[in-house]
Amino acid sequence: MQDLVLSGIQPTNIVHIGNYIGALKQWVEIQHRHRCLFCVVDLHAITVPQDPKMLRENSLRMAATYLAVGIDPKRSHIFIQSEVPQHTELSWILETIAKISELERMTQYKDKAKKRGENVGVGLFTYPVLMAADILLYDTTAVPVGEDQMQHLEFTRVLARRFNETFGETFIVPQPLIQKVGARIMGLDDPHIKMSKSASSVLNYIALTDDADLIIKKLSKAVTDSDGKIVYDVKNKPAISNLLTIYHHATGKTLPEIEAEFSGKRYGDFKKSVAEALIFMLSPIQEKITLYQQDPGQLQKILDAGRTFALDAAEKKMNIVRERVGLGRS
Ligand code: ATP
Ligand code: LTN
Repeated sequence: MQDLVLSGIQPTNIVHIGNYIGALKQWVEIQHRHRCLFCVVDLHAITVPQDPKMLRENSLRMAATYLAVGIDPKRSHIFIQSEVPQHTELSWILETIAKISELERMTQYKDKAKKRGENVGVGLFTYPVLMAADILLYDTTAVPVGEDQMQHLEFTRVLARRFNETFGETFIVPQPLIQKVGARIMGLDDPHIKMSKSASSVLNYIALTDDADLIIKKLSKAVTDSDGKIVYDVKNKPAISNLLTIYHHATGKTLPEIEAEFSGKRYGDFKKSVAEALIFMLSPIQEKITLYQQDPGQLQKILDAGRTFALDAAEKKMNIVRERVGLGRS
């Protein structure tokens, strides 16, 4: 069995360095060793209200972002989830073996539902089943994501095993791929909550598209810990440890190297260096996002090729699934 890696990000309007460090950066490295499929999960995005015109724009911008960070369309396939209807078909079938109690335990659902009060759609509840369908449809062996997706992946593994036990060996049970350092980048304004697109303050995150002045401003306002030392200690110094993690990913330097570099220096100096490293890391990505957006023909071609590949693979798998479950005629 050949390895296949699959992952996806929702096309909401910003991508932050947490998404980059936790997910995208891993994808770029992995594609040199494995066959890869990367999707823009627009069906997941509509689990909360979206402006239709903006959603389409954001889907294209997300595909441009995948390419700009270094996903190579010669090695990897990029496609838009809703263009492959087998995802929703498999999701429905998996819903019939998923348990309500399992979905009720999902922390992402609980967090999002709490924020939305009475206005919680069924799609937000069944979201993890659609994610399982995305993964199982392609015989995915590994899924590179941030730590917050671990629970959804465990659930995907449970569904794969349950389906196999009920209907016969059909799905591969996929492995999560999570970064050792940087699987959960925390908010710059609060190191106890994860950096998030839906944060209430823009000071929570650095977007991949933030310009140099904004990055410097956000870093200067980032919260720090009280003892003035620049050392990695997640438990006692979560804010500085988070900045060390970000600096590690932006420069490639190890944590001990960074601690030595800033030994005896002030938080202000360190924050300035983190800002500079981020500007250096992000400016080529920003230039490439613009280039891809200015050449929509090229982007469309890449997405067409991705759709053709995904449709073919998905239909082959669904033929097996329909037969196992007894749907339609033989
Ligand atoms: P939201 O916070 O609105 O739910 P998000 O920022 O988590 O959105 P997603 O599209 O849900 O964005 O996630 C895309 C990918 O980025 C996933 O693999 C997720 O695990 C990863 N990711 C998201 N936030 C972080 C973070 N703070 N640190 C590391 N990885 C993250
Ligand atoms: N649920 C994920 C996005 C997502 C995904 C996937 C990730 C949807 N389908 C398949 C990996 C594989 C999230 O919120 N980040």
